[in-house]
Amino acid sequence: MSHKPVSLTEFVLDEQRKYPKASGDFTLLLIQLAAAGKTIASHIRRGGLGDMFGKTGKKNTSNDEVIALDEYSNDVLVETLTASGQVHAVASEEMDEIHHVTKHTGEYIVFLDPLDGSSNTAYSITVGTIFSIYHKKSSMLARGIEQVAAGYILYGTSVMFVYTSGGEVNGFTLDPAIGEFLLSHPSITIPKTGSIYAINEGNALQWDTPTQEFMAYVKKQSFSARYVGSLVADIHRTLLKGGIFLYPADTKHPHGKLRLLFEVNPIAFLIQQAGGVALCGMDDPLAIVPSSLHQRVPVVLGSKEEVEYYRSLL
Ligand code: P6P
Repeated sequence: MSHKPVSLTEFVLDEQRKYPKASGDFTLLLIQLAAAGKTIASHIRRGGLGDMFGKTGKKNTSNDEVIALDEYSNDVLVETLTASGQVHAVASEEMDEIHHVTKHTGEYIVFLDPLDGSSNTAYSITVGTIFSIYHKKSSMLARGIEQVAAGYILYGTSVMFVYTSGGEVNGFTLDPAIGEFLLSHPSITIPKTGSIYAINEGNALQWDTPTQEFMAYVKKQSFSARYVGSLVADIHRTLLKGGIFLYPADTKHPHGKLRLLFEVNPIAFLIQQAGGVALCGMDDPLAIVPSSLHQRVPVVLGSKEEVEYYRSLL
């Protein structure tokens, strides 16, 4: 019986062996994603000792302030993925246009939120990289159901790599001593019900009636409020502990705030593969035909019981 924990590389190679025709391209792509995550993690660790928090004076397509760490994370990811030879195109929340890879092009399209919640890094609060992978035969505005894999790299009290390629969700923790992601959370399943809600209550006066009714319900049930304001942190806790995350549409955010292709589809895929439920209004996010690259959508997701109750109020 081996006492050595399984590394991400060994895990993905084992997965690859289940598909005799697998070329190993996907394995290399995931390993390169993890390598980029390690580089970003080492930079973030320096915190205020570095010069990464400064504003660049630019705004991205979604009108978010761009800090140096956003550009750095985006560049590390795009360069690492392009060098892997496994990528046909890369789209990023930080790039207005799609980056088509011509030299050493590959089989996969990757959507990235390079450093979601990046403004939190100045306060040493958990942030994350979100990725969503399609085969190049998919259009650039394909439905989320066509994703071949999705996941996030969480830069928190530990650095974690959490992903699904369909079927189950597995979590790996970076062992700083050896610089390897090791399997720490095999086959993650979200509890069927929880007692935590995550929503920005600062928007309460703008909520629609179903959201107001749901929030009255959770308060009657004495749920706990936990809202980091950093999507990967809130999602990781919801995935492991259960409960519900909401960024619904409201009068200030008529289409919600989160981006369908870069945030909602990858997270919804993970939540569903872990046995949870994800909603955009009444719809499954993965069934939405995107209208634009940076489209925003309302989203409610988490434990089946809570999300189904929310759906019943719509
Ligand atoms: P609000 C960060 O900017 C982000 O995109 C997600 O990480 C997070 O869930 C959300 O926005 C927080 O938005 O309006 O509550 O600050």
